[in-house]
Amino acid sequence: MMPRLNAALLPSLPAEVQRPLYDRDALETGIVHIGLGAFHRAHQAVYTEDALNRAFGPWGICGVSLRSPETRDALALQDGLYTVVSRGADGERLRVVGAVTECLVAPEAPDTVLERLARPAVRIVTITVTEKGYCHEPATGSLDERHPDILHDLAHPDRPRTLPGFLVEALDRRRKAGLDPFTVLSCDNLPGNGDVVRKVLHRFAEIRDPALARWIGERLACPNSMVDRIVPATTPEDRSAVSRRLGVSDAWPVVTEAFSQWVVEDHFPTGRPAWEKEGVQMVRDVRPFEMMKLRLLNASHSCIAYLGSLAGYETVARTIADPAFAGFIRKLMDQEVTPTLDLPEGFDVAAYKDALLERFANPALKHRTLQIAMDGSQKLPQRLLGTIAERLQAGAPIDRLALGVAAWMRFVTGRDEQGAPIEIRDPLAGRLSAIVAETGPEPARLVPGLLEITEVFGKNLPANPAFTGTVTQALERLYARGAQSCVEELA
Ligand code: CS2
Repeated sequence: MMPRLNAALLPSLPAEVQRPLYDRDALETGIVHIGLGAFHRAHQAVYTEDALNRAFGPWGICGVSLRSPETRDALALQDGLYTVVSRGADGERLRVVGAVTECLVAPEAPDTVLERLARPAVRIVTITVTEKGYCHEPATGSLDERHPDILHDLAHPDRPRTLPGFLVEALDRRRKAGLDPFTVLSCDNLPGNGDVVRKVLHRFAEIRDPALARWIGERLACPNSMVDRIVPATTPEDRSAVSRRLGVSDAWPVVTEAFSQWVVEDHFPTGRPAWEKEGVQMVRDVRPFEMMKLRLLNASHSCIAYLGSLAGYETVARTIADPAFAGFIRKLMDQEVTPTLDLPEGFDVAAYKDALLERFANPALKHRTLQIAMDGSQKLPQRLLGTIAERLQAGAPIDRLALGVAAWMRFVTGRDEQGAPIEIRDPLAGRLSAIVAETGPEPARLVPGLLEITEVFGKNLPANPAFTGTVTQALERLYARGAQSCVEELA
């Protein structure tokens, strides 16, 4: 049996595998990361690792999982080490990352998590908890004050479960200890992710204690950031392939593409790693970048997820290899999305879109359509609905965007085109299935039924006949002819 990857084995790894160049034993923790998933480990942790390799500093990462112990269980046996495999046109590259100094599982040890967050040496809290982790209403960005876990955390501040619960309690402890707040850096796919987290934390604090809310309002920095790297869930085959190449067993590698981008607003009052030397774009205003990324990359992804899975495709690469889908996505981007973008200055959007199609086509990434289809209720607003609202205001057509929304509606009926069940993984799954059970699949009833979810659709779109009409017709066509044919028609 192969030995398990660990610190003592680093020197014996194959020469081409990059590894930490700094003294890991001397690494202090300066960052707490909430949401220790594959994305963080392939993205922010890699930039920090590069910064540590170039110039050592107190920027070790304490990773916190808000739910599952899996990552901690695996990394604990590997001294926090894991492999990042990037696969691109020029082959495969492996590196072992050492920046994660400690892993915690919040439900097992909320006290320890709060204690770490309150440590003076911690200066940054990075976050990847996905859209639903903010406990906000997707349509407005405000704290969902009826969220059961938020109610729990307000009642039990010292045993929190949610992101706002942990951060606000930790900030309160820092304030009482006379410390500076940490900088909160959201790395989730939300427009104005820093503004969202600030709003949610501020409101949560306000309900707890107005003085704390005031301190947060005056002192807390929450820079916005745009993150981009495609990181599919790791498969058992990935694990064995990586272990074979390393010659030691890594139970928790991440597989990603060569491309990586991070654009961050440079507002870190208590310091940060020199990320800008590692390719991070430090800017004054992230909005044009994130709007472009959410509306082009993520919107396309969601359309591929719903239409592609309905058409029977298992991965993004397989979907986009179908010329009808490639044509549909290109037209969606060119005709319906690009005119709504306020692009970063001097930006070559045509090249950006070419690159996106190439990235989607990467056959080495098995990015499952069903993975991206998850949590649609939390994703639609920033990926499709905002663009639709602006198009309608301009009197412009929305056929492809509306087909994407209709495909989501078709998907959440919980049956695919062959009548087989689809498991709906979404924080609103219960509500969605109750609506579907009540209205039945008939578009004339299902569309208005789903549009009643105002936290997702807001109030304006459901009242706009141009929107409801186009989506209803698209859904009728999806039922009558299937996703493949609807995509061909608009390719
Ligand atoms: C994807 C994203 O799962 C999804 O919803 O659209 O995770 C996407 O892969 C990343 O945003 C790429 O940067």
